[in-house]
Amino acid sequence: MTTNTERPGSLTKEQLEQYNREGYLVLEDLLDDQDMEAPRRAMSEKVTMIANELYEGGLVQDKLEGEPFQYRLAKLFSGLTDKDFLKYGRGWRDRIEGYYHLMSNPKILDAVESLIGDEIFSSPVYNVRPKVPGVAAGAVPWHQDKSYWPDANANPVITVWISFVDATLENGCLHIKPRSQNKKLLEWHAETYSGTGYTALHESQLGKRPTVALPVKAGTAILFNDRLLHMSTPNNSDHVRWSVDLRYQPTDQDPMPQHGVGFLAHSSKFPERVATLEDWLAGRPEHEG
Ligand SMILES: O=C(O)CCC(=O)C(=O)O
Repeated sequence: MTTNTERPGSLTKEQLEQYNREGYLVLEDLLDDQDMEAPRRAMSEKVTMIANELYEGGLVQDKLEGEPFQYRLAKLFSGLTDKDFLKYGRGWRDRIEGYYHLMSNPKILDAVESLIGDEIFSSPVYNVRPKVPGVAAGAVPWHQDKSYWPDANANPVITVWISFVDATLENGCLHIKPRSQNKKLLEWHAETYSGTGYTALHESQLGKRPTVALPVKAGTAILFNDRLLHMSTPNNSDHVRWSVDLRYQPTDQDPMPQHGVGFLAHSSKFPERVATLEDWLAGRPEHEG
């Protein structure tokens, strides 16, 4: 990756062209271990809360405290049901400190700024995704993100998807259809036959564009347009495919309050209004993902 050394996340002209033409961009190794430390700690804290609940509820006999990040949640749920897992939501939006540091990471904001300018709102629609082996709703059907925000018709909402372990074909990496962002929205979100609450497009709606699988290393970000067709496959491995999908939009667009509370992540005009950690932690709780 060619980078601007002062603003390590800023996109080059070639990267901007690739994003605009293909509808997505892979930024290999955008985050390093230090960037990932706080969000990983936040994920682990949540897993500890879940382990405590499962233990107190008699569902597990061991909280598996010594298990590595990648394995603990998978092992906790290995003898349990989909329902036990989905009680905690298919994606998480907890207000734990490490997520604020992730969403405010300057490398991510630099990349987003290259696409939408420097007045940046961090959307309430973000998900921490522990894709656990064998759980329904781990695989995500084909969809366009825009189907979830009918209120934001003109919004250029950028999704920043980041893997926190190596995402592979086996553990269910992202798959996309390049250039499909130029299509009109195929369907608005509605509860579907899948029963998972996901928008699920039918094969017949997808057109003839080839599918590209995007296995990536931990710390890699995939930026994509909110009309780009994408999905992910089931996790057939023995570990959790940890990822996050964050969303950013310009501040002059609808902040989608019905999805929860977002925050001002960057502003050149009003830097004093950018949300601090304390502001973010005080936000009202968001709906379950
Ligand atoms: O992480 C996944 O498996 C799917 C992500 C996704 O669909 C999204 O970010 O919109």
